[in-house]
Amino acid sequence: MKKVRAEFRKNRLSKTRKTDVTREFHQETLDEDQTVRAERISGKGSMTRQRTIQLDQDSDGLIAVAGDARPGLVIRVHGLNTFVEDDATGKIYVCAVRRLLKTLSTDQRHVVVAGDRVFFRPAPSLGTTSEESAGTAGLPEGIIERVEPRTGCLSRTSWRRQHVIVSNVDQLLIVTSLAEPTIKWNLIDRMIIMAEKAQIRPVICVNKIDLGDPAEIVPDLGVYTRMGYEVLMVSAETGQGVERLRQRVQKKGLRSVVAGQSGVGKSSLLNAIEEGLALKTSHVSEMNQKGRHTTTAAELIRLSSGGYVVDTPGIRSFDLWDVIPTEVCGFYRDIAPFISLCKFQDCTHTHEAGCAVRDAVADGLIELRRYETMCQIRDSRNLPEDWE
Ligand SMILES: Nc1nc2c(ncn2[C@@H]2O[C@H](COP(=O)(O)OP(=O)(O)OP(=O)(O)O)[C@@H](O)[C@H]2O)c(=O)[nH]1
Ligand SMILES: [Mg+2]
Ligand SMILES: [Zn+2]
Repeated sequence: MKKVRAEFRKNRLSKTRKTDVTREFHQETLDEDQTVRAERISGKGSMTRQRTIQLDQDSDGLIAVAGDARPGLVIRVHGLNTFVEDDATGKIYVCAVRRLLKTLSTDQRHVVVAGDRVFFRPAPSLGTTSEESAGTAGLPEGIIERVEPRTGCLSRTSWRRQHVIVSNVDQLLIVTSLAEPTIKWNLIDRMIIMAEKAQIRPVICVNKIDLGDPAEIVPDLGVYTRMGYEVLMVSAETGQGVERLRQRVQKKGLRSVVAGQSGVGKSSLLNAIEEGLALKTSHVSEMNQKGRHTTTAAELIRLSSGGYVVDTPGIRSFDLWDVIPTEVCGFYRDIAPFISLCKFQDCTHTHEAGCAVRDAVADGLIELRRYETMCQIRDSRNLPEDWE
């Protein structure tokens, strides 16, 4: 038995935040009903309201699970309902999260996310009556007892808390589009940083090449290929480049996630690389009977290759999580090699004499645009997430 001090769940406390919750809702349509609950509570109130709880912990420091708990994979989280695929039968269970797990999760926006490996216990009907449970009709129910440690976790900062977008992935497809919307380089560079940090392989995927002349951005993209990142130019509309994308994603056991701005064509591309997926998504949307034109929650999709891909809602901004400003340039593969050549160890690469980074920019060894996003990201990362 171990005693821990745990914060009360945030929703037990009175709301103190004045900021506009509906704005966040409109921005990213992620777990609407969780948003309110995930509000950050100002300092003192929450610090003083702790309670001591007792835990049974095993050697990993994890909460022990009851003998009849089954391993499963989180497919999708919708409000209080978590859809878990039972490893043994492939059946989908609608699960609630054990209260104790919620209590322990103090720094994260959600306790479970798509891609999580969990242990859950089938349970008699929880009697959920809320409107959101409408799509769960007929599915067996359960309770999540434990979340396995995560690897390959894509996170960002949302209201100063960690927002884990997806866990346990090997590859991040950074989807952008040549037009409608236009490429946002800063967003690509931010996502590469988080992928590098999480040791997820980033692949840059430029969609909608039918809407312009792709040759125009080849020089900019060349910067990434020279650093060893794979770049794919595709069109979900005409099918151009789709076969290469399919080969990159359809690999046995490979776990990918697609991320990018809303409307760049993430879901369209997934439909293009997996035959009959429209069928599968309609199958999955039985859980959520509202038809969706755009993705509203991260959703894990099984692929015929035996791997899976997680489709995610569009993101407008991507604030780095757990990266301190001085670390940023270290995640730039093109800039990092020059850092140790700077005259001063604490060089900020902005004004110092003998700055090897700036020299390299002047000599054309580092692309000016990359240098600029590095400075921007490093200097802006403490601003509110919707700073732009
Ligand atoms: N011209 C053209 N249009 C495309 C292409 N790919 C997708 N679209 C269109 O772009 C729109 C948005 O596509 P989605 O696949 O819904 O985009 P998304 O990235 O999944 O958007 P969210 O789910 O909101 O994040 C749809 O109208 C698609 O038909 C493409 O290659 N060329
Ligand atoms: Mg989508
Ligand atoms: Zn320097």
